[in-house]
Amino acid sequence: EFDKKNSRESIRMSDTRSAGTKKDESGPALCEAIKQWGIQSYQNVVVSNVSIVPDEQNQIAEKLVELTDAEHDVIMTTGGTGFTTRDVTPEATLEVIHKRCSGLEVALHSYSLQKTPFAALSRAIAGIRNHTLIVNLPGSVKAVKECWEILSVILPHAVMQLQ
Ligand code: MTE
Ligand code: CU1
Repeated sequence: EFDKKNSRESIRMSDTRSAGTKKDESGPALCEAIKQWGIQSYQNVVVSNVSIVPDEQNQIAEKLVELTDAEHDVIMTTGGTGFTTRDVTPEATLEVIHKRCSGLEVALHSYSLQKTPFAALSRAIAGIRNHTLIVNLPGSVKAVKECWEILSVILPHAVMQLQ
């Protein structure tokens, strides 16, 4: 029931890449997908910040707090959700959120599992800190695009409730 045409919803988004040695491709890909979607559906979508953060739990947590304090509606992280020792994005996220959004996690996981069984290897979580929704996404361009397919449906309604 979200009226796209008449929406005055302002959705600002940030993308935090916890970068290791790989070049960040999923961050820009996600931003591009959001911008296209924003142009087509809403007037006030602003992709406001792209940060690259190393896979260090405290640095990721600090960045999440900083972006929350800057009052972004949604922060999306890409990468660092897998099984390797360097994958600590979910732990950093758990450290800073006040409420966990397990329904959103289930939605992303079940949608992703329809695309690939390896979605089972993502430990991505979602949660709310103050008025900001934080969502972990896996690090590949493919995964980010797939997750955005379902996130773009859910986010407008979610952001409305965060205010
Ligand atoms: N989810 C979707 N939708 N599509 C994908 O291709 N790849 C998976 C999984 N989730 C994938 C996905 C793979 S192969 C891995 S290893 C995990 O995400 C963790 O990725 P990350 O360590 O880059 O966060
Ligand atoms: Cu993988």
